[in-house]
Amino acid sequence: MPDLLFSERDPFSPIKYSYEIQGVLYSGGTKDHEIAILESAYFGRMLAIDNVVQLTERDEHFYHEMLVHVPLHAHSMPRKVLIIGGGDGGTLREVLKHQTVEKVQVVEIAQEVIDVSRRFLPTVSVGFSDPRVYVVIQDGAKFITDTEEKYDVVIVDCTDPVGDAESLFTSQFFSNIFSALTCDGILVIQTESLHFHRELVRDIQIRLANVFPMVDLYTVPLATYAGNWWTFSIASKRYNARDLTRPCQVDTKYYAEDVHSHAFLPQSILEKLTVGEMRW
Ligand code: AG3
Repeated sequence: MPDLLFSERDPFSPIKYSYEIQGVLYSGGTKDHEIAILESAYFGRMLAIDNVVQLTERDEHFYHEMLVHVPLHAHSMPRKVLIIGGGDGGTLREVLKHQTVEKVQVVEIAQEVIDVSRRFLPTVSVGFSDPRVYVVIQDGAKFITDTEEKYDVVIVDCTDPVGDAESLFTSQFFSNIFSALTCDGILVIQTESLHFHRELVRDIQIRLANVFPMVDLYTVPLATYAGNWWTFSIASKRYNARDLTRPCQVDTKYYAEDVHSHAFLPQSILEKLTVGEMRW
């Protein structure tokens, strides 16, 4: 059978990725989102939402391990974790590797993402049957406004900041998260590529710094998100996220103690970014 071509529709990137795929295993969605599972000989199964690749079986661990293990090792005793988005379960799987974790609340806007992932991506969605996990289908911005619970770590694993994900990048949302965190809580949020979304990364760093005493930025090289130099913004009430508070005892493919410290942006680049003086 000849290969099919899947061309991504990334809202910000000046580069369009096309993937040779062998088939479309699922195509459906909600009134707001198109969801597809594609099959690639190289990347394995791929999840696309609104024609943007969210994960591939081959490289999802880079993203999920870094999104989760950096904040969870920066915190000395993460017991209660809130995941906003993350309906595929990859972030959840990594959080559950930490034995300190007693409760994980997942707030996903689209039940279909969870259902499709459980059906087609078993290695990613494996954590949903863990008794520590609670799932609610709701807009994350709404959830955080109403919740009275306090979390040690909040992880925002969302799509690009267009449509309903836009509300997850606002100052109001960040200050609501601040209120929902314990006195030594940490927030991490995926913040796009340092090449193609630099203004956005900068704005988020500034917005976070208006709310949290400590804000930092780390990155991971990703094969499948255009821009590749992918950022995570991390904001903390007490811990310096660059330091691990405990040795790494979780089983990972990419994350390790030296990866943790090397992932953070050198101070000189971070300063250039925040004062807007990057000359590239
Ligand atoms: N969430 C971030 C995907 C961003 C992709 N954006 C892009 N390629 N422009 C991934 C969810 C995985 N749990």
